[in-house]
Amino acid sequence: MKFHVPNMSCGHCTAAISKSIKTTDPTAQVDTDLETRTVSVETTAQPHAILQSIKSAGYEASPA
Ligand SMILES: [Cu+2]
Repeated sequence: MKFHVPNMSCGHCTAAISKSIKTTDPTAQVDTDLETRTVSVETTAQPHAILQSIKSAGYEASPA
């Protein structure tokens, strides 16, 4: 699943987002692309739960 995270602008952001997603699903594979501001996640968790994880890290996110 993919999410658009418009305010993700540097390595600090990607680290915070990855960490938060992995709190929800420790086995998640997270791939961030700063150029397109997209987060790709391989997970068994529900999209809603991942979206919530990104938001709780402090970032707006929407399904991409
Ligand atoms: Cu940043």
